[in-house]
Amino acid sequence: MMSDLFAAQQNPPERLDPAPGVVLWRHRLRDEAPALLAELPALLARAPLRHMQTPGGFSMSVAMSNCGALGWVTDRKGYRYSPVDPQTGLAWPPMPAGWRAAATAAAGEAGFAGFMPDACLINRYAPGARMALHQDKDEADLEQPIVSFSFGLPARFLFGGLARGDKPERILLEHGDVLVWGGPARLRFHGIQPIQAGHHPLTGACRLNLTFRHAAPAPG
Ligand SMILES: O=C(O)CCC(=O)C(=O)O
Ligand SMILES: [Mn+2]
Repeated sequence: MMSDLFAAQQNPPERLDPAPGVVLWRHRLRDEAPALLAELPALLARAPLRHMQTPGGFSMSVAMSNCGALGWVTDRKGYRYSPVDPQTGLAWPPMPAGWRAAATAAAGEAGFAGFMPDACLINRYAPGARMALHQDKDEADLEQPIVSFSFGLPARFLFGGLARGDKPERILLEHGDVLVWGGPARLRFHGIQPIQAGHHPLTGACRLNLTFRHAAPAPG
């Protein structure tokens, strides 16, 4: 046991606090990744990945699904959270307990105690897929942070300001990285540059992102 403890002290995940309300841990979930990702096939069998339509009628390059009580969806009618998967008419699959626990722990360490995500958006990026600059603002309670896990191929995360025109910084997100943003950073514009082709031993030729949110209105 001593040697395990020693190893943990020698090699904690690197924590960066790049801006107020933003915490990035490099490789925090590298060891847990195989167990976390082992949940995916069952979830995706029930709620398959799909390319959703934007309100403007474009097909998103990222393939998406959800788990949890609510799921983020977009179609010609707009962006919203839905308790059912519009493709199947069924409730989204429950959020795996291990996913929720990992998200709550990271949020707590980042200064957002008591984060209880009710929505997890599953984003699958094939090479070339990207996400345009946007704000996450479809959630009722913006006091709650966003917790994001990255797996597989690396990505360049664009982190802008509170105005669309603010020049974004670029943050490399790698396998096992955890990014939390909230408080003064909660409405910062962000996006993902096109994923470069490659192969990752755990995910193959793709990047996977899990984005945890508390989407429902705050109780009371
Ligand atoms: O893939 C990422 O790291 C970001 C995803 C994102 O911003 C979103 O799903 O709203
Ligand atoms: Mn987002």
